[in-house]
Amino acid sequence: MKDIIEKIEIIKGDITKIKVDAIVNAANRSLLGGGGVDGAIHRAAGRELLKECETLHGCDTGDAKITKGYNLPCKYVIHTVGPIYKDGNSNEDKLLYSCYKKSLEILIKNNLRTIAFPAISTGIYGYPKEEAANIACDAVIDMLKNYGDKIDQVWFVCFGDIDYEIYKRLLKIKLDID
Ligand code: AR6
Repeated sequence: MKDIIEKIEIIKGDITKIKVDAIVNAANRSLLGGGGVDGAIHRAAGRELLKECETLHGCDTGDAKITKGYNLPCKYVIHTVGPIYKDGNSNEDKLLYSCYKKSLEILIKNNLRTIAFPAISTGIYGYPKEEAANIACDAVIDMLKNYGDKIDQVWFVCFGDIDYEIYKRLLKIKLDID
């Protein structure tokens, strides 16, 4: 578990400011921009990002696609589409898990080693924060267990105090940190 503990960072802040190999965008199926973190990423990256996104022809829920980072400090953006939360019985958990897993698979496939995630689906898409953080932590821990040699650092970027406290508490329990 020590290796995994050292590879996960939880921070409070704006994901558009983070200098990693790839930041993850909580996009929609069109991949053509929107509000929330998606809007912030497109604003900071500039028009060139939208131009590249237009060539991707959208993305399925639970899947992910990569573009360059343009004016962002990160090198790449991995766009994933989280589920819209309905009732908790509509496959939301599997689709959200898949967003994290697919994003990390794309990172590895492109020989990139550091990644920053926002709390996918927990804003406009309405996923309860605690349940979503639980899935995010499980997916990242599972991937670090299986592909730890290919991933150097995973950042959970929390936009507020509530998310930050939830991630800290959950990871403490899951990774058995004192
Ligand atoms: N840095 C880090 N986290 C952020 C930032 C930021 N700059 N801005 C917001 N968040 P949301 P979703 C947090 O709504 O729920 C868009 O219109 C926010 O507080 O951005 O997956 C897309 O185009 C929340 O914790 O994404 C889709 O239509 C988290 O990011 C739809 O919203 C996700 O909130 C996707 O909804």
